[in-house]
Amino acid sequence: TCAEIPQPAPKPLVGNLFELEGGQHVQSMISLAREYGPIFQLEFPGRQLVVVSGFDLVNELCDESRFDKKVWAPLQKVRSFAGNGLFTADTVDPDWHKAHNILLPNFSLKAMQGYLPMMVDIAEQLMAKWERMNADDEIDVPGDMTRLTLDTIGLCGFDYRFNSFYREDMHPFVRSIVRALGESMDSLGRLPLQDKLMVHKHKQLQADIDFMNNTVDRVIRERKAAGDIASGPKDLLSYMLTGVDKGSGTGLDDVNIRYQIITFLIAGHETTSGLLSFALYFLLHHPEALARAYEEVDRVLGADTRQMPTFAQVNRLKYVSQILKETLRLWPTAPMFSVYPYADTTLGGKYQVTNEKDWAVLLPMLHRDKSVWGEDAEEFNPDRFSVEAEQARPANAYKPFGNGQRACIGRQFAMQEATLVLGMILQRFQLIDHTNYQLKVKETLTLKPDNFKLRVRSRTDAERHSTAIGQVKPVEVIT
Ligand code: FDE
Repeated sequence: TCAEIPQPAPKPLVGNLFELEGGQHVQSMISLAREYGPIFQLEFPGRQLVVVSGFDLVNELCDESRFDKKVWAPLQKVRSFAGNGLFTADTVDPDWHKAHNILLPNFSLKAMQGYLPMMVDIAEQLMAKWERMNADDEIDVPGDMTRLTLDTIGLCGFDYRFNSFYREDMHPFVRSIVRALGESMDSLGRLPLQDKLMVHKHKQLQADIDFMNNTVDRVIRERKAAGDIASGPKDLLSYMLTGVDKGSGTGLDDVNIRYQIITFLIAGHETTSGLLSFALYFLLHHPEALARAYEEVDRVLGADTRQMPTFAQVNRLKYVSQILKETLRLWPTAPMFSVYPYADTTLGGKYQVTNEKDWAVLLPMLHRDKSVWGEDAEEFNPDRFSVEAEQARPANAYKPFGNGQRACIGRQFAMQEATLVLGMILQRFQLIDHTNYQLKVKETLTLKPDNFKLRVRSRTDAERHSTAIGQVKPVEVIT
């Protein structure tokens, strides 16, 4: 009953390292999954990786009585600067439990209401920039979305304004994050000796880590020096400084708070920015979905752009949020997560599972498993996320926010932010695909559309009227 896991033929010394194209590891694994099927194995110097994407097998890996999140090779790299912050901590680390308990209430649905005005503040900066564009000006979509999401988590998290819309290049802190993440991912594709020789890269990484630590430590010091934290800004930092974990009766120490802040800046901006960028890409290629989104936005938000969207209105943008969910199905911006078994076990009743190997879920292929999503699994169709369709599907078929207790704490935050921003964009603009953009996916720790440019034109009342009564074609219902 012990089956061999399919594997491309390994080469001496390098194993399967060259199966993964530089800067395209996830996309290479997608191709390999199409070739080798729902489970396959790769062998690298010093580690073995099993990539799982069939629903039945992933469903087992999501069983929290048998498996726990693993801080696998890519996350080990990120740990060099995110320390034992939530994302890169082991579940057994007492600091994970402490931070999880202290921070969870700050990401509840109720807490989201408090963040909305700050999200609107930053979203308005994006709208103001786009409204002032000349007809032939070009928007760097992922660039502006990254400005938006970084500034949002900065403001909601730490009452800090990166002011990314007031500068051409990225804030120095972001340059350090991006470089550190890039180097971490690049080093995974190197042979051990090759990596040892990258002296300059290692120095740069250390300099970036020092810079991030110093910047964040200063923010923490200044907040403490300002005195009464309870009467200051109500943001994540204030909760981290004052929160006490009921279980242990203790709070977070300053070094751990530093790692949490760096973690939130990493986790909170790249993923959400990629989500918004992919969503705009899909809308350009799906006029019927775009028309329905315009119809909903006009109905819920109206034409008066001086009225800021309310919490209730954002929650009524159901179709917009279906578009975002369907976007995360086809291009989950955090594309993989890894687990380990508490004890040796088997998967699918036949594959031996031990902790010597890394076991990873490949989300883009889980989300295209035809046994769950149907023959048209590769097609973009937001109707897959109608209430009824969602209820009819097994829970573990859709995992863009990871699994169980280690799932994304920022899920509601990211969805609220993205729904608000996509709603405000559609309320104001026509989207013009002047380059006839063909999707190319760029990989860092996360995924985003590469070199995606757009032009926008302000919508007129005449055009609003015509989308409302004219162009709205019903989307084909696929069974
Ligand atoms: C988390 C997360 C996850 C899991 C991972 C693993 O398992 O490894 C995932 C998948 C995710 N996340 C995803 C996502 C997407 C999006 C859009 C997002 N995400 C967003 C966000 C925002 C924020 C703020 C966040 N996010 C955060 C976070 C954190 C902190 C974490 C960790 C948790 C624990 O505890 O572990 C995560 N996130 Fe996310």
